This record gives sequence, structure tokens and C-alpha cells, in this order.
Amino acid sequence: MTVSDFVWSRLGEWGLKRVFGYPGDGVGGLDLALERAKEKMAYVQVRHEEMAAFMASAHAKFTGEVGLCYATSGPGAIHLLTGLYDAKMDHVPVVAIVGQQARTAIGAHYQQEVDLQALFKDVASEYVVTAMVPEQIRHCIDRAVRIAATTRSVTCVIIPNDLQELAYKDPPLVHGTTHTGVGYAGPAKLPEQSLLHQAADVLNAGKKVAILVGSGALGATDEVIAIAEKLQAGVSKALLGKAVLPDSLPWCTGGLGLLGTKPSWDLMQECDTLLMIGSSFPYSEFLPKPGTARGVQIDLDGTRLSLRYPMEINMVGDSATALKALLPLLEQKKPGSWRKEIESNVEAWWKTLEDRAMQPANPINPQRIFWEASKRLPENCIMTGDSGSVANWYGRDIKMRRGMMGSLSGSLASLGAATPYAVAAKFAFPDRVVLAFIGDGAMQMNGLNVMITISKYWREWSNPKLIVMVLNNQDLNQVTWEERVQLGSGKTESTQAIPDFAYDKYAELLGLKGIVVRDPEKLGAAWDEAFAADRPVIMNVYADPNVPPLPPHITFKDAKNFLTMMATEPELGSVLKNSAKELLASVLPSKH
Ligand SMILES: Cc1ncc(C[n+]2csc(CCOP(=O)(O)OP(=O)(O)O)c2C)c(N)n1
Repeated sequence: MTVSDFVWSRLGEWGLKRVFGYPGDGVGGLDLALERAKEKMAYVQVRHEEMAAFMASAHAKFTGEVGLCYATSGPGAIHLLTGLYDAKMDHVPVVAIVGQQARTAIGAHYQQEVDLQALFKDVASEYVVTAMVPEQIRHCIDRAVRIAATTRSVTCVIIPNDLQELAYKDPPLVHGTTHTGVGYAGPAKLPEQSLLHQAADVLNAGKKVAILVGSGALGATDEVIAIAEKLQAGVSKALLGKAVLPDSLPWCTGGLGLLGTKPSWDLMQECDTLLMIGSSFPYSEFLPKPGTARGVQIDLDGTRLSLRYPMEINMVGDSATALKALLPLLEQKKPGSWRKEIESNVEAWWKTLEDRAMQPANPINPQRIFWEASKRLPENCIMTGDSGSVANWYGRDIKMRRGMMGSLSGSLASLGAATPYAVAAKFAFPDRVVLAFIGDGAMQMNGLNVMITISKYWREWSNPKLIVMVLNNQDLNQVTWEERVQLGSGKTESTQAIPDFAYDKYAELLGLKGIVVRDPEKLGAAWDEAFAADRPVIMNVYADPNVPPLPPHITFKDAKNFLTMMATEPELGSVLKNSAKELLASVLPSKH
């Protein structure tokens, strides 16, 4: 058994069953060993190492397991970085195995010799190690997996290519060696009883309780519902926590923040008590004004407590475990005006969203694409979103149901995550329908290349349904709107315009299905056709770039910048027309 054989077999013992990667001479030994290990370690070959890291990150997000990727020395290793930062910043565990030039060449300014320890020092800050002798590899692998799982972080093992070919050796039982083992049990952290009682006191005293849930609450749906009912609270969801609660709950106010909803804004502004569960939602200005609400927070990671809002009670714990223990300490609140107000806000908001979606646009209102999709989503589907304007519409217009999953690049907010995330979802859950919502900028950045990976593998999936919806607005729209509203500047054609591309024809070139939509009245039928397809689909939907992704709360500064922007806006007519229609739909729900 070579060192490389040992690496794959040990990772397999840890329960890691799939690696996303790309070969090279820096990982030659690992490449050959992977072929020998194929019964136990499935290999997904990407077209670019960044996709492998995004896939590993998404695998961790969708399965709760440790994600695994590998790349060759030098350029391959460098390519991994964005995907690894995505995992790091959204706190999911990923192990990266990276090749290096031969030990005899290190320090010789050799070809493809990059200082990988330095390169990965930040992204894999919890653990990055270069293995130098066969007796060392066991503890390198064991520690990389255990530390990634324990600290929900990225770890990295660098393996020089000559070491990969050597015979594996167990460490001898002598001074200067260590003898590690496999095995890790997930967190069951229960906060101290006294702290739970203090938290209950704060929550019981509240008259208007708001709850904010994030991805840390994804395994605690029943508990969150039970707590919300007991406290007669409204619940808002950070984007990565969108699947924590179904949007059919009348007191679920949807997303929070720039991409969020008006009922969530109102909930946070008017509450007297805030319970935050498993979230490091970034924007403090969308939370209650400090001092206006008493705060209780639960997070698995103590470093993220009181990070955005000064909490009174800070508890380290696993969401489901902590909430189960908290529940019997809470008094049942009586239904009252607070809950009623939240529910009527939520009801009105859904009408507003429908009204906004149905406003005519040129040619298609992007909100309507999501509105029509939402009605048709199959049970248990998995959705991925990219970082452009699609994130707004996915966040707001998609009604999440129980059993569905959804994710995107949250804290890094990197362009180009939607398609590799969709591939990882499909490999992890081949029987479920997967949808990727992506802008044309992101599709051209890397989505087109991921479609080749999809065309390579889709026949292996028991259910081949994977729909990639490309929002073809020929604009880097999210940034165009940010410039309009945040910088008071009109669209700059040179930086913002994106060339048209026949995404549907490209799908057919790859043996997939292509659908093109230019007419809003044909959207419903197009979604039906996509969901009925017997293979992956690209939907090329021509959308209006001038429909504003209105924030839930417009500040004076936003309004002032909007006015300033008008002087330099080349598409002023349609920007004004669409903005007026959106605003009217907000104040006059259900009147077109
Ligand atoms: C890797 C990366 N580069 C740049 C950005 C900045 N950025 C955020 S959204 C966006 C525009 C996205 O355009 P597109 O994918 O066409 O989607 P749209 O907003 O038009 O729907 C850009 C450039 C980013 N988030 N990530």
C-alpha cells in the first residue's frame, strides 16, 4: 500500500465517500491510487479546481458531512481558493488534499513550486500541514478531518508527489511519533441549566418576541416551530436558513436584510425581545436598534455570540438540543395583537410580491420567473442560487416547503456557486430534483464550464432532472443596481453589459435540453416542460434588467442617490417606469 492508497482508504474510514478534484503531476500518485480506490471513494472530475472546492463546500452544506476536494500543486492548488473561502466563511467543514513538488525540489524555485503552507495559511487557518515522511500521513489525515468537523472549518493536507509513491508505514511506537485514530461524534452541546433559566426569564418577560434563524437551525425545524408557538413570536430567516421553516407558516416573515422582506424589517424594528438561533447574519442595521430589545442567542460557536447585536444571554449550544431544553421552561403566551399584526403583514406581503411579479416588463419581469417556478416546485427539491439579482428573487419569491433544501454562497457571496452547488446536490441526492438559479454573468464566468461536467455525469443520476435557469438580462444587474442606489450613478455600459449567448442552444450541443423563453405568458408552460424533461435543462429566460430589487426599507440616502443617478442613467425611461410600478405595487397591493 502506498502513501496515496492509505490517504484514500483512511478518508473512507472517516466516512468520506466522494472527492471532487482534478489531476496533475503534483498529485500523480494520488490520481493512480484514486482509480484503485474507486469502489470506496467516488471521484467527480471537474473542469476547474475552483468548482471542486465549491462542490465540496456544497456537499458539506447539503449533507452535514465533511466535504472533500483535491488539486495538484501550484496552479491547481491556487484555483481551489475561492471555493475553500466559501466553505470557511459559511462555516462548513471541508478537507483539501493538495499536491506539491517533490521533497527534493522544495526550496529550489522549482516549476510549480508555490509556498502552499503560506498560501493556505489563512483559508485553512485551523490546520494546514505538509507531510514529509510516510509515518506522518496517518495523523495528518486524521487531524485534518477531525479538526474540520469539530471547528466547522477548512483544513488542508499538502503531500509532495514523491511521498505519494512511497510505501505506507504506520508510525513506530517511539518518541517523536503520534498514534491517532478515526472517529468523531457531532455536537450535542447543551447550555448550562442556569443559563437556560435566565434565557427563559428574558423570553417569558417579552411581549413582542422576534426570532431570527440561520443555517445553524436547519436541523431544528420542529423545535423552532414549537418555541415560536409558545412565545407567539414571528420568525425571520437569514438567507442560508431559508429552509429552516416553510414559508406557508403565517408568522414566518421570510428573509431579512437587503434581500429580505418588509414584514421581517417590521418584526425587527418593533420587537421588544430577540431570540437569535444559529445565525451570523451580517447586517446590524436590520436588527433591532441596540437597547430597544432584550437579546438571547444560541450558537454552536461561542465566537459568534453578540457579534451583531449585544445580547443579554449568550449560549453556546446545538440549536435542536438547546431549544428542546428551553421549551419546558417557557410559558405559553396568549395569542394577541403582536402575532395578529405579524400575520397580517405577512399576508399583505405575499400579495405585494405577487402583484410586483405580475407587473409587465420588457420582455419578462424577473420576479414572475420565480413566482411561476415556486408554484410548481416538486417535493423535496433542492435549490441553489447565484450571487446576482437572482439571490433577491430566490430569497423573496420562492415559497420554501418542508423537506426542500436551498443554499448559496452566503458570506463570501461569490459569483459562480450555483452550478457547482447543483452538481454536488445531484451527487449527494441523485433521486431529487435540483434547480439552479443563475445570472448570465455567473453563467458566463463558470456555469458554461460546469454544464460540461453535468453532461459528463447526468446519466449516472437515478433522477436526471436538473434545471439551470439563466436570467438572461445582458447585465451584471445586481452591481448595476448597487451603483444606482448606493453610488448614485447611472449604468456604466463598459463594465456592466454582458453579451447575449444562446444558452438553450448550448444545452443542445451538450446533449441536454434547451428551452428559451421571451414571453411572460409562456413562462408557466416552460417550467412545466423543464420539470417534465428526461435530462438536465438549461432555461434561457430573457429578463428585464431594469426591474429594481427594492430593499425592504428605503433610506433617505438611497432615495437621494436614486435622484443623482438619473443624470447619468442611459436607460432612465425604463428604470423609472419599472421603479414606479414596483413602488405602486407595494403601496397598492393587488391593484395593477
Ligand atoms: C467572483 C465574484 N466577482 C464579482 C462579484 C461582484 N458581483 C456581485 S453580483 C454581480 C453581478 C452578477 O451578474 P449576473 O450573474 O449576470 O446576475 P444578475 O445580477 O444580472 O442577475 C457581480 C459582478 C462577486 N460577487 N463575485
